[in-house]
Amino acid sequence: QSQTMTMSPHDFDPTRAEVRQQRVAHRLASAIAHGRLQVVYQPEIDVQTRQVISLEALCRWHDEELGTVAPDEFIAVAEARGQIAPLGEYMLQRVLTDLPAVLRQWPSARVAVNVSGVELARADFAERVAEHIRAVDPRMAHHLELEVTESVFHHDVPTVRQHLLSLRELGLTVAIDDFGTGQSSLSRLHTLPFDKIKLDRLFVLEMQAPMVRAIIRGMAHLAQEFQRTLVVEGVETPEQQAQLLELGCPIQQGYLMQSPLPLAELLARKLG
Ligand code: G
Ligand code: MN
Repeated sequence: QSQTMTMSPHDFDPTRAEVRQQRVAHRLASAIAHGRLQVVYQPEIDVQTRQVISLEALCRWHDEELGTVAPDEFIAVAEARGQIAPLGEYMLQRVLTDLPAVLRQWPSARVAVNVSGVELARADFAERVAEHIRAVDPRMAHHLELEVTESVFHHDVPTVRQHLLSLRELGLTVAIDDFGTGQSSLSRLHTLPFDKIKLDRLFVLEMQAPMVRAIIRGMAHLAQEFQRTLVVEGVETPEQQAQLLELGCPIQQGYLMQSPLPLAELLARKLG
């Protein structure tokens, strides 16, 4: 009795959010172990040449008990509960399995996986990725891209840098995802090795403002000057597509070109 008095109510009454997180974590572990996460792909297309540049792999999860769980929720749970590394390796393995079929249709395309800062800060990240690639075919390194977000700046940047440098040496491409929002600012850009910038969809949404158009044009120039690729995310209308072309941004991704689809369906679309 006296003991219960000294404990916080917290110990007996986890909040609803904690219960949910625990449940999601438990189901997620089993979904990863049994290969029940789906992978969909969304292309980045050069709208001038119709060339498929990359396919971005995106994770989707429909659980028997929980229903469809949004990626934002289960990725956050995975990061908080030590499951992001197994989730990341699962995605990598799926993508490496799918790559031969992708290359049969689009021989110069790459497949991109999103990598969390939590994963990238782990000491063995680059080594594990390299091992997975070596296990299938070392040449596949040239067809793999890592998308990293601003979240990497919350972690040990020197470690992250080292991983990215050694993986680029193997032939992988590094893209800075959702650029221009949150921590992924201009002042940090030069601190990471990268090949590609993915401009956040917020810029497209605000494109009616002349200054936003100037920023987009400026980013296109910046990318050109440093021989990096610029991709614009979230292109939803033909007007946006045309305006972006005028601003010097032919490589685009978004619902207008293609929403994310399972690979088999995407291959049947004959993009590009
Ligand atoms: O953070 P990242 O850019 O990797 O997130 C990709 C997410 O954005 C995917 O879940 C995808 O479904 C979504 N998405 C892709 N294209 C569009 C688009 O044109 N508009 C909007 N609103 N969302 C998109
Ligand atoms: Mn992405």
